[in-house]
This record gives sequence, C-alpha cells and structure tokens, in this order.
Amino acid sequence: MKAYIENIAYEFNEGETMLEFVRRIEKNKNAIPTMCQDDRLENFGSCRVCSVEVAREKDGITKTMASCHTPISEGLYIYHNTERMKRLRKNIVELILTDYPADKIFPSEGKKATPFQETIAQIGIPNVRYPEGKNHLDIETDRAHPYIKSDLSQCINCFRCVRACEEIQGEMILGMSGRGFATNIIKGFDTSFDESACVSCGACVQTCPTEALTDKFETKTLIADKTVRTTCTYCGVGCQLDVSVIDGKIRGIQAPETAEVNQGHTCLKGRFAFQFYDHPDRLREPMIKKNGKFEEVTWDEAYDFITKKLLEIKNKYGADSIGGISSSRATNEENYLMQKMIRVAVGTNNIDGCARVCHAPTAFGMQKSFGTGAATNSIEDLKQTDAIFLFGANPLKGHPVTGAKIKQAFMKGITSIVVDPIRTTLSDLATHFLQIRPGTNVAILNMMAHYIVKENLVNQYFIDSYTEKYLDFKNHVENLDMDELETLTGVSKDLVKKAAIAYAKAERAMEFHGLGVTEHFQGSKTVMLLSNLAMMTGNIGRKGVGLNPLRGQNNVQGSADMGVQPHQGAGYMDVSKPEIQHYYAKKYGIEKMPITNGLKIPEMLDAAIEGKIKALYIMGEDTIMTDPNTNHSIKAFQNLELIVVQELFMTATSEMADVVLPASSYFEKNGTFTNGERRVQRVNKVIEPIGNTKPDGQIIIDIMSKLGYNQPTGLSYDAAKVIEEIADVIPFMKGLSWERLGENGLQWPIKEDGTDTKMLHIDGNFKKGIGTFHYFDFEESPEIVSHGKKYPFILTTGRELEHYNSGTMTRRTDNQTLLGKDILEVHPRDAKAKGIEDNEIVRIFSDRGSVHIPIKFSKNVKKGVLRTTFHQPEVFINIITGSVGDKETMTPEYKVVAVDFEKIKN
Ligand SMILES: Nc1nc2c(c(=O)[nH]1)N[C@H]1C(S)=C(S)[C@@H](COP(=O)(O)OP(=O)(O)OC[C@H]3O[C@@H](n4cnc5c(=O)[nH]c(N)nc54)[C@H](O)[C@@H]3O)O[C@H]1N2
Ligand SMILES: Nc1nc2c(c(=O)[nH]1)N[C@H]1C(S)=C(S)[C@@H](COP(=O)(O)OP(=O)(O)OC[C@H]3O[C@@H](n4cnc5c(=O)[nH]c(N)nc54)[C@H](O)[C@@H]3O)O[C@H]1N2
Ligand code: SF4
Ligand code: FES
Ligand SMILES: [Mo]
Repeated sequence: MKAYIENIAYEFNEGETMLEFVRRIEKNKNAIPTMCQDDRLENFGSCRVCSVEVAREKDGITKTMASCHTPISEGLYIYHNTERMKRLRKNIVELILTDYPADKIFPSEGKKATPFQETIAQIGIPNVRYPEGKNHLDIETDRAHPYIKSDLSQCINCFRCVRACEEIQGEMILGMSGRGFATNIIKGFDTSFDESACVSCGACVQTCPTEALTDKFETKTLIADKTVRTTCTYCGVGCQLDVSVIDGKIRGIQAPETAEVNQGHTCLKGRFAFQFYDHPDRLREPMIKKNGKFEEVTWDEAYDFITKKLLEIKNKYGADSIGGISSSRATNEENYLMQKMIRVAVGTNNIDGCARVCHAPTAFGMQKSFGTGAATNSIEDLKQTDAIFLFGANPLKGHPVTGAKIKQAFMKGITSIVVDPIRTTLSDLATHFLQIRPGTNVAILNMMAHYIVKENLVNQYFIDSYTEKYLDFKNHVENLDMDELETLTGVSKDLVKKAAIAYAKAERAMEFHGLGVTEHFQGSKTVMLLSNLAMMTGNIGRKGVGLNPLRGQNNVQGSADMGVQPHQGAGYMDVSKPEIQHYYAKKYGIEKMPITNGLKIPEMLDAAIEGKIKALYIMGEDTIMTDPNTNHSIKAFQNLELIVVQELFMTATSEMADVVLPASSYFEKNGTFTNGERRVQRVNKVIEPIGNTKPDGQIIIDIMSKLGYNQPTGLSYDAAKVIEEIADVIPFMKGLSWERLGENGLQWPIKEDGTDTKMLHIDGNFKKGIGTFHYFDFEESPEIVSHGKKYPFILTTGRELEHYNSGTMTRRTDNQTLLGKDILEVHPRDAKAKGIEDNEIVRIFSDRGSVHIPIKFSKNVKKGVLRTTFHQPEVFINIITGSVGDKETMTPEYKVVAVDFEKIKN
C-alpha cells in the first residue's frame, strides 16, 4: 500500500487519513496547518484549512481535499505545500478574521500563542479586506462559573468544543445556534456554564483553539517555567496531568494527549481542584499537643517524642499494642515503607489501610474465585466489548474519565445492564435497569444465574476446561424460588431474566463493580457471585470481558500490593506462614518477622476500646470522619496513649492526635501510584515541599531509623531506590524500575525483562490454576434484622462528582463553590407523609446517633430509601452509620443503614 508525498512513495497504514499520513512521514505535527481538527475528536472537515492538492497520477489533474477527514488510498499523490493551497488557507483565515477581534490575532503581552494564533502565524497573516463582522463582539462574556469562562467574541465556529463535550465527555451541554455572523455557542438552554448541567470537565476549554473558552487559570496561554507530567491524586482512574509551574507555584493543569489512560481528558478534580496544595490551612510545621493545645515543634522534637513513646508502649504492652493505618493517597514507595516500619521496626502485623472500608471484599472474593484480587482486564477493552454490566458503581461520579467512556458506549446502544438502588444518568441510558432494594445483591445475582442456567446459556466448554465446583452452584441456583427473590429484591423477575439473557448472550461482556457490591454484609459473597457469572459464560481471559472492580483511591490497588494488609505482606504473601516470614526477614535483613496476623481497622478500634491497642500511627486517613459509627471511633481514640497523624490538613482525625506531622502532597514528591487496572505510573515532583513539610517516605525512614532500623536504600528518601527494593521483594514486580515506567507506566505482573500485562487469566489460565465456583443464599443484613423495625428507612451513602471522600482537599478548592453541601435525597411522598417540605433541614437518626441535613425531593430513590454522601463535616453522616460489616473482611456496610428522619422541632 503506497501513496506519494510530492513525488516520493511511502507505505501508508490501513484507515489512515491524508493528514495522519503526512504527519507521520514528515514526523511533524504541523506539517499541514489545521483548525477544526483535534486528534481526539471525530474528523469534521468543516474549516478546510488542512486542504491539500491530490492527484491520481504524477502531475495529473489535482483536486482540493480536506486532508483531515479524507482517507489516503493507493497511488495517490499529495501536494500539501503548493502556492494554491497556501493562498486558499490564507483566504479561509481572512474570512474568519473578519469576525474576530483584531487585537487577538497576535498573542497578548506575556502570553503564549493559542493554537489559532499559531495557525495564523504558520499560514501568514492575511490582509483583511472585508469589514469586521463584529457580531460576535456583542455577545456577553460568561464569568459565572468558578473555573470555566467564555468570551465568544473570539469564537471561530470550529465546533471543537461542541464535539468535545459530546464525543469526549458524553454531555450535550454545548451547542451552536444561529446562522452566519449570528452563529454562536450556547450552553444548555442558552444559559451560562454555571446554570447549565455542565460537569466542568474542561474538555471544551482544552480543545478550543482560541481564548473563546478558557479556564480561570488561563492554562492554555500560560508561559510556564516548566510543565511536569504526573498522576492525579484523586481516583483510581489514574489520569496523567501536565502541571504548569511559574515561580515555584502551580498555575494550571492540562491533560496530555499522549496519556494512555486518559487521552487528553480529565474530570474537574484532576484539572481544576489543585488549589488545596498551598491553602493557608496546609499543615506546615510538626506539632505536639501540650495541655490540650497544639504547639509547633522541630522535626527532631516530634521524632523523639514519637519514638520514645512508641518504644515505651512496646516495652510495656508488646508490639501488638501498636497499630498503623496507611494511606492510599500516598505513593507505593511510601506505603511499602509504612508497612515495613510497622512490621520490621515496630514488630507487628497490625497494618491496614482504606481498602478495609472500600474494596477489601473485591480482593478477598476475587482471590477465592480466580487467585488474584485485581481487575482482570484494561479500560481500553471497552472498545472491544459487546455488553457492559455495571453493578453497584456510578463511574460518572466516582471514576469520571472511565465513566465518560462507559456513557459513550451506553449512548451508542451497546447492551448495558445497571444494577443499583438509585436511578442515575447511566441507569437512564441502560438497556436494562434493575433498581434493587439496597443490600439484596446476592439475591439478584442468584436470580441471574438461575435464568442463565435455565435458558441453557452457559459456556460448558469453559466451565469444564477451566473451573471447579460448578455443579454445586448450579444445583443451588436451580432450586431457588424466583418469586421469593423477586419480593426480596423488589425487581420483577421478568426484568431480571431479560438482563440475564442479555448478559449471557453477548459474545464479550465486561463487568464493572463498585462499592454497591463491597460495602455490604454480603460483600465478599457478592464478588464471588459476580465471578461466577463471568466464569459460567466464559467471560474471562479474552479482550473485552472480565471482572473489573472500579478501584477507588488513586493508589488503593498499590497500597494493597505493597502489603498494607494485616494478613498479607508486600506482594500478597501470607504473613502467618513460617516460610513467608523467613522470606521477608531475609529480604529486610532482620532476624525474624512478626508471626501472627494483624488486626483490621475495625478490630484495632475495638481493641483500643478494650485497652489492647495503645498507639495508632495514621498516615493520611481521616479515620474519624470516614469510618462508620463516629462515636465509637472517638471512644477508641480517646482510649489511646499515643496517636500520630501524618497529614496535609487539620482533619477531624488530626484534631485528636498527640502529634501531627505535616506531610508533603503528591505535587511535592516523586513516586508511583497504581491505578485500578494494575498500572504503575510515575508521580513526578512538580514543586518543592510546602512549608516545613516532608514526603511521607522521608518521615517514615526517619522514624524507622530512630526505632533502630536503617532503610538499606539510604536515610535520604529516594523513590527510585525504594522501587528497586520493591522489585526485589514482590515477585510480580520483578521488572519494575523507575526508568522503565516511562510516560505511561506498566501494568503488573511485570516480568524481569520489563514486559507488562494487560490482561490476567488468559484462556482460562487462572492464577490459582483453576477457577472456583462458590454458592450462597441471600441473608438479610443484621442492621435490618436488629434495627429495621424501629428505623424503617434504608439510608445508602455514596459520592458526588465535585468532592473527594472526606473532602479535606476538594473543600479547599472552588469545587466547594460548585457544591457546598451534603444533601439527603428523599422520595417526595416519604417526606410529605412527615409534613416535610423540599429543601427543609431534617433530623436523620439511627441506633448510633443523629445529624441534621437538608433534604431534596428526588425520584431517583424509591420510597423507603434515602441517599446522601459523606463529604462535608457540617453533616458528619458517619455519626449515624453502623458497625455491621462484610462477614469475611469487615468492610463496613455504608450502603445499608437503618434510619428514620423527622421534622426538626422548634
Ligand atoms: N468524585 C469522587 N470520586 C471518587 C470518590 C469520591 O469521594 N468522589 N471516592 C473514590 C473512592 S475511595 C471510591 S472507593 C470510589 C467509589 O466509587 P463507586 O463504587 O462508584 O461509589 P459509590 O458512589 O459509593 O457507590 C456506587 C453505587 O453503588 C450503589 N449501591 C448502593 N447500594 C447498593 C446495593 O445494595 N446494590 C447495588 N447493586 N448497588 C448499590 C450506589 O447507589 C452507587 O450508585 O470512588 C472514587 N472516586
Ligand atoms: N458514609 C460513608 N463513608 C465512607 C464511604 C462511603 O461510601 N460512605 N466510603 C469509604 C471509602 S470507599 C473510603 S476509601 C474511605 C476514604 O476515607 P479516607 O481515606 O479517610 O479519605 P480521604 O479523604 O481520601 O482522606 C485521606 C486523607 O489523606 C490526606 N492526604 C492526601 N494526600 C496525602 C499524602 O500524600 N500524604 C498524607 N500523609 N496524607 C495525604 C488528605 O488530606 C485526607 O485527609 O471513606 C470511607 N467512608
Ligand atoms: S477521573 Fe479520577 S484520576 Fe482522572 S482526573 Fe478525575 S479524579 Fe483524577
Ligand atoms: S482541520 Fe481539516 S477541515 Fe478543519
Ligand atoms: Mo474507597
């Protein structure tokens, strides 16, 4: 397959456009000027700036074609730099400039050229012969939104923003209205960004080639001292960010188009919510509480105080009276060091992390079924799948960049099944929506399996070749009473049957699940039943299938990989086995490792109340705010002799500490985060540590050293060196190194030669040899059994797009302007029955306590169900959540809380 540029022949690729062909051959992105084209968008071909002359034979008759949307084909001759084309481009730009402010043709003083200004410069400034249209100049600028602003006088009608909104984010907020000079961009029903349903992702701002759409930081035209690529600190999608720095300050963030994870896209948290980093509230100095008040101290004083007290407690009560809680917000290297400090320098396995309150059931359940607790496939598989089964996850809020991809697929009409007690944007778009009663996942999955068996839609070959114990499971589900389960779940059995058939009939089906699965009494069991569905239909080990937990925090996958678990060390090895203890002891250069499994977070808190745990060392978790049953947590904390909190902010947890250590944020350090698809990606230091803060890694090394263990990679923290140690200790990270990670990271297992892994369990080769079926009956949560009568409403708690967990970071950005409150969604009839009006503040209470919260009438919840979130300390919803947890892993059941609510009495 050959085509010509000028008169030289080159190979072209199948499906390549002329523009792509010329760019590739000439190794120059600007080989042909463009305007309406953006690599991330469907080619549109409207501006014709990219026009080229094309001939069938050498020196034959030429036609003018838009290179950006015309495919190259055999034997064509392309002439892209002819005088005719140069004139044509100049004429096009001249026409555009008649309706464009004359003072915006060149970059303003101290600003970088916009892409349009670059195009003008490339083409040559035309002599504008026609009077200015000026129509655009009358359009008011929109400054109402905290991040995004528009000045439509600079709009050149390229439609890039409209297309980005639709094609990248899957929203249809932006549109074009009017004709000729009156053509202009509208937002929603011609409102401002602020009033529209815009999700503030900023895709339009990034693609707009002029300053018609900009962000408040004017990132597009900043002349930065440097731009550093790093990985987002918020969710498990793991978006790559390009952070611009001027004078040591962060001035704006864009999304690199070369990023494999996010392809030039982000959500509003990654792109805009960075101002927390130098907020006046940032902790800047170590502090010790003296007579109930925090006083600033030197690092040495803080270290001495902590280590002296830790050793005292260890000598008096034993190492097992000390516990550590690590941070999924911190890097792999820091989590690795943290678990090492607790195990090696303190001498106990009492180390746990946020996976406990999050996806621990996923890890447990998938290990039981397949042998590995991580996502089986990659997000890019969404391009190859035929069906999406979204179970208890709302990625439009929790994992927005992946959510946008899933939404695109839904909108294109792919088979899509949503199981959720709450109606969401995605459930509205889904082909099948099962709106279940919260907590009845096991029942609904049993129903689905029942129908798949009954309709004979199982993949018997896969079952026979690669799995065990299928018959027991089959017998179990075959004999279940569908009418009974229909009543329990509240979903018609016909609907379940249709969904089951749709899933099983798809050639390739991907399952995605979230906390709607794990934060339940039967969380681990639900995960195993989801595994069963995949196995019985052969949806494992191929492209476009699998079980894909939408892991929560930026580095929750990584913190578990690094050994932040009381029963498994770095690399998931069982710490209760003597040979494993021996392995770690040798690697860490010590005599012996602790021998008994450690305590999980809820067990640590209970043990504190019983007086068995005396000290907690907490790195980057707001336990008081985010663990359930706050009064219980407070009681536990009050019983401790030492609480150390390593934080960015004075959180509810920091307030209770004896010592607060100011940690550097992810902008201020090197390291790696592992996203939800097992991809280890670099976190690159963007700025120097704020104030007197130190990276967690340095703090832990210092404390270990004072406790008598010198980190072999050196007393000065160097992430790259710690990675070498990690690669040596964790077998599936053997080939990991800082250099090898490159720009887009590596997905583990990483072989010694550096090859990584996009997919696990290929062709039924399960990690544990054979896939195992398990079977379970639905069991009502003890929360409902014990308290359901007295508190007849079921409260479920989840997330909002704008805020992140405890909100310590997002509340200190303009995201708080976008969404300033937690609200309770209530079915209007439930509220009215109590004489409560929309927007009223109510008292909501459970067996644990009560809080005040504003309500919003919503038909997204069924009668009897309430929904809220947990981001704002003004509400502090965990005061009322309970202590019931997943039977196997103790993950709290944040999603089923027996409550009642009432009008506030005056
Ligand atoms: N914007 C934002 N993004 C975040 C976070 C954040 O706080 N804010 N947090 C991050 C973290 S730590 C995590 S773990 C992830 C979580 O991301 P998700 O797993 O998506 O989290 P949730 O919104 O808590 O719950 C998911 C869904 O489960 C549904 N659900 C509740 N009960 C049930 C049930 O009984 N059965 C079923 N099938 N579904 C149920 C809820 O209605 C909700 O739609 O998000 C991460 N990303
Ligand atoms: N009601 C209810 N409660 C829930 C949930 C729910 O759905 N409903 N979800 C649960 C889930 S899934 C999770 S994961 C937890 C999350 O609970 P947390 O882990 O407590 O939540 P985050 O807000 O992510 O808090 C982490 C803290 O880390 C700090 N931090 C950030 N970066 C760094 C760093 O580099 N170093 C250090 N030392 N600190 C840092 C932040 O300032 C923040 O205070 O909440 C749980 N709580
Ligand atoms: S989707 Fe997740 S990783 Fe990406 S920018 Fe948003 S919060 Fe960050
Ligand atoms: S860039 Fe090709 S038509 Fe606009
Ligand atoms: Mo989480």
